[in-house]
Amino acid sequence: MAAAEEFFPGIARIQYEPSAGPGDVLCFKHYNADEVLMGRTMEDWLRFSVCYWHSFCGTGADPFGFQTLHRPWNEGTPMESAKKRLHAAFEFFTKLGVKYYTFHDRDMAPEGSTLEESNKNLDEITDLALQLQNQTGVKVLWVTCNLFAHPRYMNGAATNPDCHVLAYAGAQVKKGLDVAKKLGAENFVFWGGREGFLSIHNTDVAAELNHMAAFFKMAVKYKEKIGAKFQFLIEPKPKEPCRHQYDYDAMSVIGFLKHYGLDSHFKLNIEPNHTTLAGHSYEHDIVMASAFGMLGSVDSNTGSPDLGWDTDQFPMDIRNVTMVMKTIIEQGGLQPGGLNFDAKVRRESTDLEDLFIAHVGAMDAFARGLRNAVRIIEDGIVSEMMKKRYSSFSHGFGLKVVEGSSSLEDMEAFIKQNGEPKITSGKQEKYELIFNHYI
Ligand code: XUL
Ligand code: CO
Repeated sequence: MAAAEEFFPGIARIQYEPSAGPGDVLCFKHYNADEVLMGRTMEDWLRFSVCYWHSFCGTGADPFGFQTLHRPWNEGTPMESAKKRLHAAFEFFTKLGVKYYTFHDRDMAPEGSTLEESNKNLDEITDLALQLQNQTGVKVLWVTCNLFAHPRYMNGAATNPDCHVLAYAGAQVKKGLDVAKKLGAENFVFWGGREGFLSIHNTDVAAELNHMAAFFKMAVKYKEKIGAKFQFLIEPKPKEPCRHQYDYDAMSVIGFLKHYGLDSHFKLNIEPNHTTLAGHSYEHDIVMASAFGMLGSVDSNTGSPDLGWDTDQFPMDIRNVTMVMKTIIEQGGLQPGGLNFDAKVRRESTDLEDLFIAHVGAMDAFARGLRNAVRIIEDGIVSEMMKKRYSSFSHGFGLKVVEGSSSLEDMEAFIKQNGEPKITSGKQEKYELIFNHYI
């Protein structure tokens, strides 16, 4: 193949330079891919992924302002720029040293005027993607279908009141699953941005949820039919673009999946900026999903606590990422999921190098979070305190509760014998103080 155009001239492969100074921003000071911690390399614990839509399709436009990011790959016809974009993306992945990427069908290849034309575009561009994957060793963390941007989906895709639209979404997902299999994707994501409602007055909630479950069941069946092995993931978000989205947060999605008997086929892709939009703390849904054995992957980003929308900023807060990594280590890792940077540089960050700086900063933040979490876990002080806190459940009456062999009558007898429980401190400040020691 002819030498491709270089899109990031002057930027070489990002290296690990632990003694670099504060102003050196194009090197890792903490992320050392091959370093082994708790039996696994940093690369394997973190499984970083770059997202295609923000980093290569983003233009910086917002509802109040025009494009600010003028990228050299966004030139020519839609198919020409789709190819240039792919070359630019693979140059970026390899220079950054990230092994995974994620994309929507429609950010990889332009939508045509018919389903057949869209599929043909996708075939052509994914042929090139496969070639570049084989050349570089970069892999697909997950594929998803864009079932929210086209006007046909304005009233929903799987939950649209018109089954003609639902059929279009189904046809699009069928192709998306074929593409995911072709590229060896390790996961497949469903994010239902328009699966919800603006007004309860015109919405039959029960019917829409039934339709969404039927849609997922068809996807499960087709995945089995084509023999695909990727993990299905649902990404919760409470609102935006809908006023209310059915996949509100981790617990809503888990309840939905269990209600419809779909829980063995899906896990969750948790995006912390969505979690905070739902009114929870940053790590809340990661912890909740993990507690149910349903944490599959993380769309790693952050919002601004003072803003009410999805700002998709790069995760740079060491406290937050330490909490996330502690949960991930405690569940034994994220594989086949990963940490996908569903994050965009600000529309004011207009230099090409800002794309690198943003990713380097977030990767280094996560490397620090990983190191902190490993120290917390290996020191064992917090886990010892927790063990003690719940120790009454390890024997006697508490153990009977855990095993499900106690009754209300037993409880009454226990209280008659033992009387009032003693007041025990929750020690919150002690936990906080100890946590801060590791940050
Ligand atoms: C939207 C969002 C999406 C999904 C994929 O808020 O996070 O980009 O991650 O559709
Ligand atoms: Co996301």
